[in-house]
Amino acid sequence: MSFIKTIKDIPKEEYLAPGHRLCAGCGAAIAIRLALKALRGPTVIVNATGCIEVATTIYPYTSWRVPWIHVAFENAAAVASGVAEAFKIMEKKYGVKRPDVIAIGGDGGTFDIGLQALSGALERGHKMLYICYDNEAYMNTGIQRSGATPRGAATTTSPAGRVIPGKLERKKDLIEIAVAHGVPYAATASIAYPVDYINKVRKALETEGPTVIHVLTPCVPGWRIDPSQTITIARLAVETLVFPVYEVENGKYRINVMVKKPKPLEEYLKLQGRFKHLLLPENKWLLDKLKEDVKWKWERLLKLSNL
Ligand SMILES: Cc1ncc(C[n+]2csc(CCOP(=O)(O)OP(=O)(O)O)c2C)c(N)n1
Repeated sequence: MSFIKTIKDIPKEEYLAPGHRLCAGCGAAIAIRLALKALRGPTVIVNATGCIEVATTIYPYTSWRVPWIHVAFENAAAVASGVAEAFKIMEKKYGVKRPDVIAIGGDGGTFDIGLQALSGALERGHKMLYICYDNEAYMNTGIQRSGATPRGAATTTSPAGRVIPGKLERKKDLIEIAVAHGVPYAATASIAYPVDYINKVRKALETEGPTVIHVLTPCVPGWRIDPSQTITIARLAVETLVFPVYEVENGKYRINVMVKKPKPLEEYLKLQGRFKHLLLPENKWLLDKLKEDVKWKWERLLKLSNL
């Protein structure tokens, strides 16, 4: 394949085998399965600790049909850099075909604990793709807040109750952090827009230098959603402007899913138990802050895209 036009063109090959122990309706499982459909040849996956790692490789089984390395929680990007550089030398010395190198980490492993390794890799300029699947908390250890958890979300370390109405702080902006390193390609993606997402993975693999893709992945237990609603909620995140789908190619911003008439944010929030309290009148101030975050980001993106 090269780039695809419609859902019918999505390659049938599955590189993430069924039988893994990820939850029914797991957004991250869908994100990784789709990403692997963009592979173009030999590939090495470097996977930080997190749900994807623990649930796809329960000894003595594995779901990975491509070479896969499990690394620590904090160093996926550093290991991926090493793999990429080692193959570069092997190509020069022995003519070995260089594989694509993809690092995969959750939001905890990317926004927080692996950020230093990621920053180093982006700055050094290795040819590798980093995919962050973002379920907006440290899910595999029991739903603790991360730097990617949005304002107002209840987690076990930002519980909504009498003391606080969920997390008070703003979500970090991973793509802006990547862009600040001057990478040639960085993009957000949604599992509700698989053609756009798969094409972005492919484009990133074909780019010389470090690339970053940030994909939002609803989590059934963590977001307290119905497993049948994963894609609906992922789509609502885009339609309510919570998660704009855009790319930055050599500094040039492009919104890939234009939203002319955004849906009210409440439509996204009301399907998720983690935001239930935000719809109560006494928490309106925090809901308003979240709305301000969303509006600020979207208006900034419109300006950066010259729209
Ligand atoms: C240095 C370090 N701290 C903590 C842990 C325990 N730990 C393993 S996975 C994980 C959470 C991972 O969260 P995230 O990266 O968001 O991925 P998810 O579980 O949501 O898929 C934690 C805290 C660890 N393995 N290493």
